Amino acid sequence: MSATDLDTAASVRPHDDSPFVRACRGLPHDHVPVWFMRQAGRALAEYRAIRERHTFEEVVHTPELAAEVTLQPVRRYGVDAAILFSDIVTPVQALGVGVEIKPGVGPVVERPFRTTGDLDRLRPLEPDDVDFVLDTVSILVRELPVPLIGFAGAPFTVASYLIEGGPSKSYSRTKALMYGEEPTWHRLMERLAGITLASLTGQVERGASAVQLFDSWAGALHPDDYVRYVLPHSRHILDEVGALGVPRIHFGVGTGELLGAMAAGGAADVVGVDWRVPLAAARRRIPTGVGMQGNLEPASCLGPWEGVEQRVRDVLTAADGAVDHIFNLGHGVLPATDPAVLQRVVDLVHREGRVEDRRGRGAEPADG
Ligand code: 1CP
Repeated sequence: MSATDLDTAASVRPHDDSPFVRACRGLPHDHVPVWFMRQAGRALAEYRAIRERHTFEEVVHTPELAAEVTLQPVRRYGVDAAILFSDIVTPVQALGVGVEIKPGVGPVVERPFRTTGDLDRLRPLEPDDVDFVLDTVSILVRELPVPLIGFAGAPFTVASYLIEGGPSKSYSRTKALMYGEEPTWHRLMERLAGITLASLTGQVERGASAVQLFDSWAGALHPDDYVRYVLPHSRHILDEVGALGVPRIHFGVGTGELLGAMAAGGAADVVGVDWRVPLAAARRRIPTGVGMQGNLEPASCLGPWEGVEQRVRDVLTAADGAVDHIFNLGHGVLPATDPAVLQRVVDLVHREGRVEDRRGRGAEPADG
């Protein structure tokens, strides 16, 4: 993107001057931005109070409730970004694919995809199909003091739920289709990519400041298979969203060997790094000019504060003041996490994180 394009984008979008958006773009800002995947819901008493009265689906389908749940962690922790309260299966659900979000389990598909004919259950997504999501975005863009991150599931991860029928450990049915019926596989990926792109475009048009593409389970793949069967479809989505002028974060779990590919060719502005990969090693795998998000071990927040504190400092040290580092967990907040610990993490990152503007450094003689 040219400087002129950036200036244009900056003049029209709220929160473009925020530390979070500037970090995504590798521009200097005054403190290390921090937010948490799965910061809304689960660990928060104020979320559980809403869930006692409403099902997960009711919350997602009622813009006032979904907006309230999105705002809760922003109010409580003072994080630098909010993530839309929705789910990666919401768009396919809106197309009539029966998916139930089972408490303590996750998305369970009524009739899993098993034949080529199942592709016809995925027609293109129209904005009206997800008007409740877009209305939630509009409320949030009006009310939030920080940027809103729109999101969607990447085709591979959404396909894994559709094909397996629910959460999986081996992804064997998904991989059987991928290896066994490659043309059908690519047709499925193309349809899901179209749905994902329509969902993200709608969120950006309503004012989301950035997007995150969740390919949570892509780490189950060999890098060569990732590049052949999955990446072209995710790339297509990220390229198209990039043209809308908002930063794109590309995230997956267990993706140590995929980090380079996930950012190749300018497909992403920031790559999410899980806790298994030291940030310094991730830095060597992710192309220069692409930022990093992460990567505190989520389970460490279940231990004593002294350990959490040390690990937060370790992440900040590994990030080494880079302008394009966004502090986050390596994956989502675990439900048993004490919100007071997350509060202390935010405060510590804000107090001790430093951002160095190294632009032009190479041209200057080193000190001493
Ligand atoms: O902060 C937030 O929680 C934001 C809203 C959000 C997001 C971004 C939810 C609410 N889900 C997601 C994305 C999502 N959903 C992902 C990608 C992110 C990730 O890897 O964590 C995935 C894989 C899902 C699928 C899903 N939905 C699961 C995981 C199941 C598995 O395979 O391990 C679960 C448990 C759900 C249900 C769900 N989604 C969201 C919440 C708060 C819940 C729990 C529902 C409840 O309150 O009972």
